Amino acid sequence: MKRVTYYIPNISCHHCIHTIKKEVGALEGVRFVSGDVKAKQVTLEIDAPATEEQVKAVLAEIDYPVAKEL
Ligand SMILES: [Cu+2]
Repeated sequence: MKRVTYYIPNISCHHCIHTIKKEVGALEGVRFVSGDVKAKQVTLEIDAPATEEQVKAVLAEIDYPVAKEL
């Protein structure tokens, strides 16, 4: 299990967090998604078969590209 935090500048409100939770949380292996609107950050726990590359690809697809890993 890997815990990662991403800085995602496009996060502007709670709906953004909700969308991210719904889309990324649907991936098999993503155990936990938590967001912080003010900090524009999302913390995830990723397990196989999900990969960081896959999570980042989904985030980019839904218009929340990762700007930085924290
Ligand atoms: Cu929003």
